[in-house]
Amino acid sequence: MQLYGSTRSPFVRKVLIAAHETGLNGQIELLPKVVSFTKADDEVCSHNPLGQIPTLLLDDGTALWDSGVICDYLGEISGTGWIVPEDRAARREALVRQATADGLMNTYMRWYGERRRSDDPLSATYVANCREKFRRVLGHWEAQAAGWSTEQIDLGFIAIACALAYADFRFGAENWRDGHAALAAWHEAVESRPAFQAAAFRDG
Ligand SMILES: N[C@@H](CCC(=O)N[C@@H](CS)C(=O)NCC(=O)O)C(=O)O
Repeated sequence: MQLYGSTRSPFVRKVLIAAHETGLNGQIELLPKVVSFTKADDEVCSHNPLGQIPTLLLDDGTALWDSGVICDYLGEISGTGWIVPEDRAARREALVRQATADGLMNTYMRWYGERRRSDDPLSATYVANCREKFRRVLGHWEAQAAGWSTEQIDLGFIAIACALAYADFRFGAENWRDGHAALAAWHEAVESRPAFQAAAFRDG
């Protein structure tokens, strides 16, 4: 399998971690691509009409996209059964956690883009709203984090860890750990796992 991706993307990091946690990392070749709303890549677009990374190419040429779909697929073919839990209630909880983290990552993408448009008068309101969303999500997670597993790392937990690590990577000045001690402790424990260490964010 081949994966269009970048070591700067939080969505790609979800897939790299899931691949490692399921033992499939040796079967996936990373094809480096940096894309953005203002920079589409023809090769990625020829497989995925959204032109987004991550996009996974299976050996029969089938393309899969959306980080959640790809992680679900890796869970399925590895037979591990916990990337997306089989129990319906656990599955729902994991998917809501993922949806929240993915929503935050989408907010980051807009926020990061807006930082370059300081000449736009709407930009200050826009950035303030991004920051407000970020703070609400952190508070929501902080209230739950003391009860979270650091061993059964399902799709929702992978996504949350990636969202927090991306805050460190691109929004360090926001000091997200302030007032979020339980979340910070959970994140530190999860990030020490080999799969997370192997998929650290890198520019370039
Ligand atoms: N829902 C998608 C989001 C992926 C995404 O937004 N990827 C960014 C890179 S971090 C991208 O490809 N942006 C270019 C674009 O949206 O055109 C997923 O979970 O994979």
